Amino acid sequence: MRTQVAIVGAGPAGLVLARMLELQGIDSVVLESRSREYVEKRTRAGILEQPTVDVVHELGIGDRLAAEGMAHDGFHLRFDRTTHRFDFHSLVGGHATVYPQQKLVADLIAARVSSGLPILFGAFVKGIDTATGRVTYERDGHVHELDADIVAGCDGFHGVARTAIPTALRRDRSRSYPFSWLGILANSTPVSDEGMYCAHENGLSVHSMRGPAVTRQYLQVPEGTDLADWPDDRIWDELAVRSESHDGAPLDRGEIVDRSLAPLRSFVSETMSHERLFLLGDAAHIVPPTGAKGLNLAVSDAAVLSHALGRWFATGARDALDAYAATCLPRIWAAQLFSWTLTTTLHRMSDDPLDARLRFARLRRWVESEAERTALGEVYLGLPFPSRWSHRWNH
Ligand code: RFL
Ligand code: PHB
Repeated sequence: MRTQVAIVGAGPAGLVLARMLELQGIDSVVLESRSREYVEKRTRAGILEQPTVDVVHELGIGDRLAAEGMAHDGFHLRFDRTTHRFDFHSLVGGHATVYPQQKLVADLIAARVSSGLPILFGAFVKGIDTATGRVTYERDGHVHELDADIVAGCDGFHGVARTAIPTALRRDRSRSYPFSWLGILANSTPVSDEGMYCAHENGLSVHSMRGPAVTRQYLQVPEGTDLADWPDDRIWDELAVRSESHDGAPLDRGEIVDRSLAPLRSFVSETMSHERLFLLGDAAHIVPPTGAKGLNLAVSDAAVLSHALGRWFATGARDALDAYAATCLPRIWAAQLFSWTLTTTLHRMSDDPLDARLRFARLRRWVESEAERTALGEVYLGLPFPSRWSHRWNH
């Protein structure tokens, strides 16, 4: 088999890139190790920036998002039992939209299937030859090869693509945090009409939603936590303690239908390409989930690469391809800084009282200062994408 672009991974990065290439008339094959059902059900991100929403509409797959997405102006912050509303919309314009990642993934897969374009599920990529563009994968117990001009590594943090870059050329910047997020999906009423971060001395709790009667909530827990130690009552009790206030409604408890643990990490592979291989999304970088940037960065990487590929295939000019990492990295680092700032301010970082004083001093500055909130809001609602790539796929 031969194609112009082999796309490894059918998460947001791979599927958005595939759609952008389709609209430019560039061939691609998507290889995904999991089943279609699995990737369409995996509970993950939920907050889309304004530029991400704009891209979804430009790609012609935004009907369900328009009907079901919930536009939010900002978020609530609760500490010292008091709630503060950060209305970023009135400060910087635009909205954040709550729309589950797996719905976006399902919308993109449906569009690809209805265009009759190749997407292979159960295709586990084992090797990438970065010099020739040959991808080796296993499917139904057989080994296959796919030859491509370009390989897009969109296979997430634990994928194989990044490891195809020789270690000596890798420039990885990495930090782990000593805590994880215990996340639940529950049939219960959201505690506020927009997302809410609660900074409590026991640690962070996050109250988000997926609909009027479905909540997505997170608790900061120590690394190495075992889910078996967190029966439903313990989760609800701790969420209630951390979100206690004198000015808000009490927490609604309900049936917990999904639970998971996610470690927190800041990671950037600054070498984002090598020979014919390009890394996108979580394959190239991970942000801690505080601030909800991960999926959005995957979409901006896809926009930059699709523009560069369009130019290369149409004219043979390599300049935009060669500048891929340099074009993406400033926006990636801006999101890293934002996620790190939110992470270190909202979590209990240590037992050291100095840490706590600094965190609460920063929280108070955010509440007191409109300039501080404006700066936060610019990044939360979405910095502009790196280059004037948009509309390219509409011509
Ligand atoms: P994905 O979504 O991990 O997709 C990678 C795909 O590659 C497949 N794969 C392979 N396929 C073939 N061969 C192989 N060898 C393969 N190895 C892997 C996988 O099966 C998978 O389908 O990466 P992508 O596309 O880069 O997308 C990144 C986002 O998924 C991620 O950044 C977000 O989910 C992060 N994130 C959030 N991002 C936001 O923008 N807003 C949020 O509100 C938000 N909340 C979150 C989050 C991530 C979380 N966890 C679970 C880490 C909340 C949490 C708790
Ligand atoms: C979510 O709704 O899943 C969510 C909200 C806020 C975050 C991360 C995830 O910071």
